[in-house]
Amino acid sequence: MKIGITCYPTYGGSGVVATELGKALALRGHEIHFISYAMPTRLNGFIDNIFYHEVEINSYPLFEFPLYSIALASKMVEVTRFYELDLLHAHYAIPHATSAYLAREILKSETNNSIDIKFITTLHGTDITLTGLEPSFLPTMKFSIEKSDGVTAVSKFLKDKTQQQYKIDKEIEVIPNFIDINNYKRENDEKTKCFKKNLAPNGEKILVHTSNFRPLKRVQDVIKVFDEVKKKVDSKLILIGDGPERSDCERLSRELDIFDDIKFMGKQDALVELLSVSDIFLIPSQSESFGLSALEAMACGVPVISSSVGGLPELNLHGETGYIAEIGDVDRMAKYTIELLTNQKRYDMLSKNARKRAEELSEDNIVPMYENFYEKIIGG
Ligand code: GMT
Repeated sequence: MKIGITCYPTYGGSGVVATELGKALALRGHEIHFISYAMPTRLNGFIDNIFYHEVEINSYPLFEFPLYSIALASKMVEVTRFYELDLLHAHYAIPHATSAYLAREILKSETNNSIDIKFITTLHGTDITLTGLEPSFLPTMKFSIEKSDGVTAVSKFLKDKTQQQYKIDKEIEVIPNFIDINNYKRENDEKTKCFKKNLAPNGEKILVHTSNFRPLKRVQDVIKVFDEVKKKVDSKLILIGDGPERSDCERLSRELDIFDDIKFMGKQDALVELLSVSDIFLIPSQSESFGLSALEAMACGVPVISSSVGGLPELNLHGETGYIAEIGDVDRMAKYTIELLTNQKRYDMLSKNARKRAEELSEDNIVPMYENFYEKIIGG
């Protein structure tokens, strides 16, 4: 198949999933065309069958705001026509689904050269639970989702939420996020001992959190949990990623007098190595449709302590791959963490289960679900 994929090219989870999907599809022999305003971050290295088309946005004094949605639609039209695409796949509904709708209608309306291209929208999370609900977007969002030829959501939670909040009775296929389990696996001690020595010189346990430090990630709860854990278990905390909450988090760690035991690492490429030396992954989010970062940790055998929101309970099975607590219940999260770090037998079992759960969500298991869905939609 020839598929046009549009996503946000930056570090966000939706862009990561879209790019990894495109790469996996290309390796399975499909021709993939990424259409975006910048090269997706994860599109590093050469893979045959992958093309990248940049959306150019011309500035003009009259256009106070860049007209990206229109420029994107025009690029989708151009790429579909020139490369004879079979399907467009929009990741994150705003504004990608709307641009794809426009592209489809333009291509259909041409009298001499009418093209019947279908488009699929994959809902990722905040496009539904946050941004899409703003009155300035809601009617357009509802329309674009309803007019998609196929819609997928990354969890059952997100499917139900979309149908309820947008009053949509359209069929939505749940296709969970996936992980490359050959790349995301616990590196052996020999390979990571330098990291371990540097981060925990006296053999302390390592707690880890990765995110974009937006308020909904509740990174301050991570620090509060660590503060409690540290009183009972010799430990360190590594915080990977960057974003608007970072300064407040640094301030809180100084107030709690634990700054020296926390490493703010910023954005990191060596994620697998860092996860491989970690003991517990913390994700106390206020909203999380899936929790890709938790899946990455689980693939490296790291049990997860999470909040109970959104799609997290579908991924992190309470008592099997980690533990779940209510949003903001720092004491319970700390209690669960301490329990695991002081019971080696239980820890080993949960660590093994976490990896097993990640294997269920492997690229090899999930990518064919997209292929089947594509075939179903193209076949009409
Ligand atoms: O919230 C983020 O970290 C970014 C955001 C995105 O769309 O780029 O992530 C959403 O999509 C991810 C991939 O499907 C999911 O794993 C995240 O749970 C989801 N974030 C939220 O729902 C808050």
